[in-house]
Amino acid sequence: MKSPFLAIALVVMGAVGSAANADVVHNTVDAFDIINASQGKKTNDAGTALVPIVDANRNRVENMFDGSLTTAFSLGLGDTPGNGGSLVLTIKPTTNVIASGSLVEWTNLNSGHQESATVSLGVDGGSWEEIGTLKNTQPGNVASFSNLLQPYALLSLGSAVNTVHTTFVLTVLSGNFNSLRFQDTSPYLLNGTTKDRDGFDIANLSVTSVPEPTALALAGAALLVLGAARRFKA
Ligand SMILES: [Ca+2]
Ligand SMILES: [Ca+2]
Repeated sequence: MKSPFLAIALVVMGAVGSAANADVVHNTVDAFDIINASQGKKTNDAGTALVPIVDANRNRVENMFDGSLTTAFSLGLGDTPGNGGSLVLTIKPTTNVIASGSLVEWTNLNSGHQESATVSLGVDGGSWEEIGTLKNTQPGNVASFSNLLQPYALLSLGSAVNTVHTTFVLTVLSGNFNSLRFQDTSPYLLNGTTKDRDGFDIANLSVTSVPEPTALALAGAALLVLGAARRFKA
């Protein structure tokens, strides 16, 4: 190596190159720095009152990452729509930023369980920006979403898995977010006919992140060092 400047430049550029390729898929519990579940309630078997504890087989966050669509983490219901259970996830490493995500929701066909949840993006578990609401399938309706934060992030419907599972897709267009929050907004009584329910059910969740855009700044630094090396040789 003729120039120490060139050697430094290549090392810096190499680091930037590997960082740029280091997209991370978060689809296990260990792929998140923090998972903070605060479940709401469920209704009793008559569907007329709230019971404090969500069913035991629906309170494991691991259910979202086990590859099975018949296991789920349920957010749980609130005393009024909008204050139900919540789930906060911060990716690891926390210096990465969320680029996209997909969620599979599970509701038995014609169950009458009208469920919904808001989606928010945040930084280190705070500074939340609500980006929209996800709604499940239900009799006379189809799964749907609303977008609140365009053009910073978009929610869309993925290809249908089957009649009881719906895929929602998150695309982050700008902003450095490392946290994601789901908050249940399901009504727990619907026309007086609601049955036992546990709120919005997340059967599968996957998030993809990329290194923070400071990699661009590092690339700029590498070019500056290269420029210095050329001037040194001249
Ligand atoms: Ca599952
Ligand atoms: Ca459901």
